[in-house]
Amino acid sequence: PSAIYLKDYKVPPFLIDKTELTFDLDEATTVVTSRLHMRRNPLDGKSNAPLILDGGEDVKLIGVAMDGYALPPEEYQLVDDKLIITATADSFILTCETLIEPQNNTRLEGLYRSSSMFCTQCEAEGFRHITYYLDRPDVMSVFTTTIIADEARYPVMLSNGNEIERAKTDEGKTVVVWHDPFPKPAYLFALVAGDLAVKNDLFTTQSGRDVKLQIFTESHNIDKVDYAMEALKRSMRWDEEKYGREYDLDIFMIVAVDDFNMGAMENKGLNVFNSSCLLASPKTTTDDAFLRVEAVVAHEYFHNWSGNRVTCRDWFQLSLKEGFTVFRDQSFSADMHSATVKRVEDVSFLKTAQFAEDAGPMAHPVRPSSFIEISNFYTLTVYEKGSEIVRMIHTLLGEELFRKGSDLYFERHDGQAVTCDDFVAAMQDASGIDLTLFKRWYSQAGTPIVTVEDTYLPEEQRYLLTIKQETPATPGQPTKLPLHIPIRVGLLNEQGQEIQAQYQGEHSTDVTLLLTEAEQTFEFTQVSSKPVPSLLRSFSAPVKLRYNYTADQLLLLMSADSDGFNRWSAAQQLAVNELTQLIEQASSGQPLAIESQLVAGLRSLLADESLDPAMVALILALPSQAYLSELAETIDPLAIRKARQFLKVTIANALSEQFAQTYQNNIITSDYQPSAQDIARRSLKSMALSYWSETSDDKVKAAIAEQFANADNMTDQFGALSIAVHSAHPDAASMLNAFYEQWKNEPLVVNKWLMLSASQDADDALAVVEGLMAHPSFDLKNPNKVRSVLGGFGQNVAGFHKEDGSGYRFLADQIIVLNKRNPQLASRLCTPLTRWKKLKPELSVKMKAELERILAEDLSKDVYEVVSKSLV
Ligand code: HT7
Ligand code: ZN
Repeated sequence: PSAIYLKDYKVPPFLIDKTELTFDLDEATTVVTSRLHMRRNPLDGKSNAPLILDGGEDVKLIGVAMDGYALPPEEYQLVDDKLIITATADSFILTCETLIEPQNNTRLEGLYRSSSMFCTQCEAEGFRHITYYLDRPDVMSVFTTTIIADEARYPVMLSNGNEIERAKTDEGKTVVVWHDPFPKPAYLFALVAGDLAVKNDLFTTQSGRDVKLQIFTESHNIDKVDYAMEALKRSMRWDEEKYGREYDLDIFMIVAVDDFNMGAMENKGLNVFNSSCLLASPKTTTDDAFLRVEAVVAHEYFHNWSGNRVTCRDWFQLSLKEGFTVFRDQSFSADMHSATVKRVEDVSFLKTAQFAEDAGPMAHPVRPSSFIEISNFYTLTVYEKGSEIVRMIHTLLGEELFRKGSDLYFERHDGQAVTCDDFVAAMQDASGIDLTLFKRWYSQAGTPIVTVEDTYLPEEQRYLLTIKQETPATPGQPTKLPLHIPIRVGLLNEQGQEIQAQYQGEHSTDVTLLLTEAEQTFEFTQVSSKPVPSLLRSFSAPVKLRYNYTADQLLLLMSADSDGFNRWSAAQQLAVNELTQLIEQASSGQPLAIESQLVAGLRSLLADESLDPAMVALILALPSQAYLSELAETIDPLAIRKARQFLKVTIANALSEQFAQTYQNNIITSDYQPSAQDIARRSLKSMALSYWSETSDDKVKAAIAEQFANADNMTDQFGALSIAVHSAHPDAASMLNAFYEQWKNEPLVVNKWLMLSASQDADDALAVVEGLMAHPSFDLKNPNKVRSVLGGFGQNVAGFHKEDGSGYRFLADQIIVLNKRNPQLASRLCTPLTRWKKLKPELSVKMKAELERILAEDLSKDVYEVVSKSLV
C-alpha cells in the first residue's frame, strides 16, 4: 500500500451538482442506482482529464450510462476499484447501477446490517462501498434519495434532509423520497431502514422556527432516550447562545445502532449513534456514561456547523472540524457541569493517551502530511490536541475576539470545503492578532517540553522566569522549531496568597506569558517575597512542564492555588514523585518504603468540607498505570502496578477513618439524578470506598456487598462490583455471576461485565479471557463487545504482560482474525502493541515478535500502516 500526500492536493477535475440515489433494499442483494449531474470543474482548467470514480471491491457494477447512452465495456475501465471513463462531455448525467450485499458487510463501512436494520457509515471513505462516486470531501452535492423496501419489515426509512414523497410500487413495496437542500460531501450521506420505535420532541429556535426532533431505536430501547433528547435540546440552545448558530433543517433525527466502529456520526440531519453513546437510564447506565451521552450528542450536533455547513477540503484537514468540534463539546460540558472537573478530566486523558501517541511510532502533526489509510488518523492528536490548539487560540484572543473569529469563519466559508489555514486566517483577521508563528502547531508533531527556572532578587523585588522549549524528534520530523506557547502564570506567597505582581507595567494575579522563542526570560516586578509559581494554569498549552517543585511547594499549591486545575496538578505531581521512587524500588527488587507527604495533603483535603466533592475525588485518584507508563523511560508494568498498590495501601491505612466517614457522608438517599452535585458525591463516595477497601477494617467488606446488592443505580452497583473484583473481596466471583444473571438481557451492561471480567487479576487471566470470547454474550461482529473484552484484557497488567508473551500473542491472534473482517477495528486494537520499544527488554522482544508475525500476514491497509510504521 502506498501513501498519499497533502502536498499533492489538486482540485477535483469534476463536480457533482446533484446526486440522485435509489436504493432497492433487500436482505440478499441491494440494488443502488445513481444519477450524477456532473460537470467539469472550471478551477481545474483541463478540458480532457478522465473521469475517475472511487469504488470498492465489494461493489459490483451492473451498468453505466452517460446522458442515457449505456456505455459498452470498451468505453470504461475498472482498475483497482476505480471506474475510469476517458471521454466525457463538459457536463452530463452519469447513471450507474451497482449491486451490494449489506448483510455480508462486516467492515461496517458503507451500507451494512446491524441487528435487523440497514444503516450506513460513510466517513471517511465509506460511500465508495455503496456506489461509484467522487468520494472526497471537496465534492459537495445536493442529494435526493429514494428508498424502496418492504414496509412490513422496514416501516422506518430515513435519509438526510426532508421526506418529500411516499408511495407504493406495483409490487406493494414502499417508496420514500428524501431531499437534502444543503450541498454536502458523500461522507455525510446516511440511510437507515428498520422496524424502529421513535421518540418525538420539538425545539423552537431563537428565530422562532419549530424543528421536529426524533430519536429512533429498536423498540426495547426507546425507554432509554429521554436523557439524550434533553441533551440534544440543551446543545441546540447552547450553540445559539454561545456561537450564534441556529439549526437549519425542519427535522433533526438520531438513530441508535448496536454495531458501529466509533462513537457516532454527524450525517446531515440524520445522526447515527453507537447505542453505547445514546442510550441511558439510571438502572443500566453509570454517571460516566450519562456524561458521555451528553457530550457525544452535543459533539455530533455541533458538527452541523463545524463540519457540515463548513467542511474539510481534504482529509488532511480533519482537525478543522474535529479539533474545533471537540473544543466546542468540551466547553459545552464545562458550562453544563463543573468547568474545573471537566478540564482535569480532559487534560488527564490528553496527558495519558495523546502524549503517548505523540511519543510513539504513529506520531503525526494535527494536520498530517501523509497517510496510507485515513481511518488511522481519527486520532487523539487530531481530536484532542486539535482541540487544545483551538483552546490556545481562545486564550490568545480572549472570549470576545474568539467569537468574532468564529462568526467570521462561518460567514466567510458557509457552504465551502476549507483548510485549517482558513480557520486560523478568520481568527487572525477578526482579531488583528498575528497567528503566523502559531500555525506551526498544526504542522509540527510531538509534545514540547517546557522547562522553567526562576530567580528571585529580593533587593530589587524582581522575579525572573526563564522558560525554554524543546520538542523531541518524531518519525519523519528530526528537527523542530519553536512554537508559540501561551503559559498562564500566577504567583503565590508562602502563606498561599496570590501576589499582585507587576508584569509589563500592569498589576495582575494571573498573566499569560507568550513563549515564542527557544528560550526567553520574563520579568515580574514589585514582588515582595520569594513566590511559589503556579505555572501553566488550566493547562494553557499541551506541553510537558518541567519545574523543580519541592514537596512543600506542591503541598502549598495543592491546598491554596486559586486555579483549581493546578491544585489537582500539584497533587498529581506529588504523587508522581513518590510513585517514581517506589517504581525504582520495585524494579530493582528492593522492599518498598516511602515517607509519603501526599498523605498530609490528602488528610487536609478530606477535612475541607468547602471543596467540590468531585474535585476531591479527582485529587485522590492516583496517577493511572497508563499515565505512569507514559512518563516512564522504560516501562516495567508490574513494578508500576506494585508501586501504585503500595502507595494506595499506605494512604488507605493512614486515613482509614476519614475514608470510612467520607463514604458514609456521601451516601445519597434521594432518587438517582445525573446532576453535577450528585455525580460529584457518588464519585467521592466510590473513591473513598476504594481506599477503604484496602484497609483491614472488617466493616468495609459488608459495605461493598451492601452497596452492590441494594444500589438503585448502575453507578453504585457497578462501582461496588469493580471494587470487589479489584480488592479480592471474598464474594467477588459470586457478585460477578449475580451481575451477569441480573443484566444478561441488557447488552450494554453485559459489555461492562465483559470488560471487568477480562481485567480481573487472576493466575489464569488468559483462560478467563478466552472463556469470555466463547461466552454466549460475546459476538465478534460487534465492535463494542470486542473492545470490552480486549480493552479489559489490556488493563489486566499481569495477564497482558505475562512474561512468556502469551498475552501479546493472544491479542495478535485477534488482530489477525479481525484484519479481514473489520480492518478499522483491527487497526485500533494494535495500539498497545505499538508501545513495544518502551517496554523493559524481556517484554519488548516478545511484543515486537508479535508485530512481526502480524506483518507477515496479508494485511488490510489499515493494519499494515500501523504495524509497519511501528516496526521502523
Ligand atoms: N466524524 C465522525 C467520525 C466517524 C468515523 C470515522 C471513521 C470510521 C468510522 C467513523 N464513525 C464516525 C465522528 C465524530 O468525530 O463526530
Ligand atoms: Zn467529530
